[in-house]
Amino acid sequence: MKAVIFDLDGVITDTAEYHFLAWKHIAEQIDIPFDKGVNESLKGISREESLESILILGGAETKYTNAEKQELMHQKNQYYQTLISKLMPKDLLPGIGRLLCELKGENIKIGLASSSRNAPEILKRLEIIDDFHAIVDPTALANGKPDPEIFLTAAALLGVSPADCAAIEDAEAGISAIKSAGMFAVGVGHEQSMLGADLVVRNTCDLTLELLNEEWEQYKIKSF
Ligand code: B16
Ligand code: MG
Repeated sequence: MKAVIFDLDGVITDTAEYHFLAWKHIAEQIDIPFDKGVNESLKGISREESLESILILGGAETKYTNAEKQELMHQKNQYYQTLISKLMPKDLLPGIGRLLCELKGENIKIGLASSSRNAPEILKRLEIIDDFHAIVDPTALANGKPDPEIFLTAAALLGVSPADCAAIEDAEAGISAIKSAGMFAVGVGHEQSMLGADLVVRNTCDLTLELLNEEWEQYKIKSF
């Protein structure tokens, strides 16, 4: 294992809750029901695709012009940015600070594959941006998760072959993207929503370098 590539929302910090609150705020304005179940299906999905999904859910996919959709996304992002402006180092999910230290100690490269355009700002607020050797710019990609492009781009920026990378995700679309990229997939969450993952942990505090190394060895043996 020469590199570990992280998803951001739901893996490094719990911004999934903030995305939920911001989309709920917009959905209420346009009279579309929105709950945690719907929010779950938006994890890892771009802002544009998230809005389209919400409009389809409310039977309103043809109701808004492109300019109105841009305005709704702008409002969602402003609400979201107000919420993330309060993030600080204590908002790192449990075990993530320790894992970053362990990876640095072993000279394992660290990458970020987040669909969020707010990712650099969040890493700065958490005071971990300097730990990352590569951060993918999601606006430069042709395809979002579950396409493997974001993970393959992270590996290329790190100068590591995908076969030597592990990647950590909390969303189904993300696990599919990691597997399609030919990487070792680590899921954080419930087994049933992490189908295809090579290793599933319930919480980020279970993510240690020792566990990743052990499971990596097993995975490599099985792959031969
Ligand atoms: P933004 P990840 C994703 O981040 C979120 O899971 C998803 O809910 C969000 O819509 C997407 O980023 C875009 O975020 O609106 O901030 O650009 O999980 O890939 O780190
Ligand atoms: Mg995520």
